[in-house]
Amino acid sequence: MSAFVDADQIRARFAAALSDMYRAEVPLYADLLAIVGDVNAQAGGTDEARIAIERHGAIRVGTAQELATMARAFAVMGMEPVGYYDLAPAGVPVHSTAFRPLTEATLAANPFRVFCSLLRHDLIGDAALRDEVAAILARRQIFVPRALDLIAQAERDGGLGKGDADAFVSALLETFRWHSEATVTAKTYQRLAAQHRLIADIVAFKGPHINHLTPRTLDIDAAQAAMRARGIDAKDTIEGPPARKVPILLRQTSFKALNEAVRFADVGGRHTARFGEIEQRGAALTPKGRALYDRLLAQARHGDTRAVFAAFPDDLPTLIREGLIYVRRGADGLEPITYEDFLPVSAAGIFQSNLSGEARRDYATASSQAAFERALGRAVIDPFALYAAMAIMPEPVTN
Ligand code: OOG
Ligand code: NI
Repeated sequence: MSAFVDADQIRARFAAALSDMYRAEVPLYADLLAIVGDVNAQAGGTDEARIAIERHGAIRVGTAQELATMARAFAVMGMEPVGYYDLAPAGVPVHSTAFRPLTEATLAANPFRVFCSLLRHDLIGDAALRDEVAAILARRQIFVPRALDLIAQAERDGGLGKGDADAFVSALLETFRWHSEATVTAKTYQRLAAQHRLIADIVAFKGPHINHLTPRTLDIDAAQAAMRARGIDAKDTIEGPPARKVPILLRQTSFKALNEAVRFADVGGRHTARFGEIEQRGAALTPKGRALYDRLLAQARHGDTRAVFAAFPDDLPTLIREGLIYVRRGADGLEPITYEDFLPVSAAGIFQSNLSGEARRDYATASSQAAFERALGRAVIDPFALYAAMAIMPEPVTN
């Protein structure tokens, strides 16, 4: 028998520790948890144990080296990079992946995932500033030595024993912690922020502080209303598809970033970094379903979203018959497989809502999955392949 702690357990402990840390750092997060808890109790339903602990977080790293080491740290917790998200078309100078567990069993054990973005240095227009960014980032180490040692140990031995797993969780937590002391002067911060506010957030601090931790709700419209009723400054629109009878993909909303006191290397100042978000998850779409969704989303930009999305079937038999969603066998017949990933347009909306006042950038650039994968040190996993492996293929339709 192995004396190693299961990766699922390390992930569960890390997610719980992160939640405790974020609750202490951002009290509004505790309010969101209370609201979501109430709404979910009202809504009832399956998977209650999973949903009560289900969270996703987000971090933004500055260099290939940081991303590659992050990937090794997540691997210790059974989290692998799934999908490639290009945020440049939305005017955000990053590209991203989501680290998450891959299989039905490991998702059921603990579905914790982290949306992880990498700064695109090539999108920093000012060459002198680009060099300075590289120099600032080269000077920082976002992992404490103990975390690096334990990652290497886990890789060498194939796992971590009880004491080491606990030590790993607390050492890695340091990388996600907020530091109000910036590493740069106020003037450098201003120059970074003038290039893009997100660049200042990524470059000016000691590490990639977690910027939100999102609980999952079973009824986002009710949760959004409850946020408003409590006076929480929620953004106006819910990202993703409009409300439906059979939820698909992902719907998200957030409250605006906190304006926080920071200390630059020379003087005091302010920075907006951390915010709150809630999400509702629906069925994973097949490539055919996703193509339809993307087509409608493009149309909805010029029209009434609700009317446009009426073209997406909203009853289970039709969704299955037309091969639009992935399904598995459940307690009473076929049931949708939950979408476990993110949406680039929604992510862009979440980024933008926290950059109020930021001029909209226009990055005329090709997406760069190959460059992202070189930085990561491996290829990202195709989410469709994961859903297909979990799904049963219903009888083909003959008409
Ligand atoms: C990540 C934004 C993306 C989501 O839920 O789509 C995201 C960030 O702001 O760093 O978390
Ligand atoms: Ni998020």
